[in-house]
Amino acid sequence: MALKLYGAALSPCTSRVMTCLHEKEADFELVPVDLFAGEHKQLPFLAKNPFGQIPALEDGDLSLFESRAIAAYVAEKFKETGNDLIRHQSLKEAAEVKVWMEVESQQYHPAISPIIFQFFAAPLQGYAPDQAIIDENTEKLGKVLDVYEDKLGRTKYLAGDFYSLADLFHLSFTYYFMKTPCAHLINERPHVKAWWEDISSRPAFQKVASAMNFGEKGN
Ligand code: GS8
Repeated sequence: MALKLYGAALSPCTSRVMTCLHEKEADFELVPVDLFAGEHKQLPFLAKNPFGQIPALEDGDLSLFESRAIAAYVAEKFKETGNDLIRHQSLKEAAEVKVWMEVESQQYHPAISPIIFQFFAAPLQGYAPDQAIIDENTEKLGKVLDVYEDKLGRTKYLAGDFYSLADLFHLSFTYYFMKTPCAHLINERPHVKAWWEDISSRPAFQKVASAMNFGEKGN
């Protein structure tokens, strides 16, 4: 039975899971949740995620939310298929993957997401982007990216010389970030830029990127 992913193709958290599903060539159905109609704040969606946020996944009688946890489940379930995103045959490599997944969620995401919010969501809510929030977070993100620049000068990908779930976790938010005037933070760091060009050109991500048009064409 196909997995059911409840979400929206333009949402970066939904795209994170879809990218992983495509990497694994897993059979899944995207069940649209209409955020603009507030469907995620009502039953039946609230039974799938009591926090009222997309995405949520159903696999038979298993129901999950939180995009990183869902993607980790998919990577584990299909670990023998396609690219091994969790390095399950090496304890050390698997531990490095976990370290860089934590870095994405604890260091990278808190800095990049307010910038994206200011450029894409604030205007939809009738506010101009707040330059003080952008400045504070570009400074934070710059410091995080200095660490990435150093690491990516030593290994091809974040956890080592292999593409992993840690790299994948960065894709969808960075994709929106690269459409903002702050994209130079990536472009001016040669190792980070090469890494970004490499991971964002993977066919699994290209399949989802074309639908990530939040803030464009009336979305
Ligand atoms: C965050 C989900 C989230 O912010 C995860 O799944 O990784 N930590 C969670 N979802 C957003 C869409 S961003 O793709 C969402 O549902 N926003 C609407 C809202 O919060 O009301």
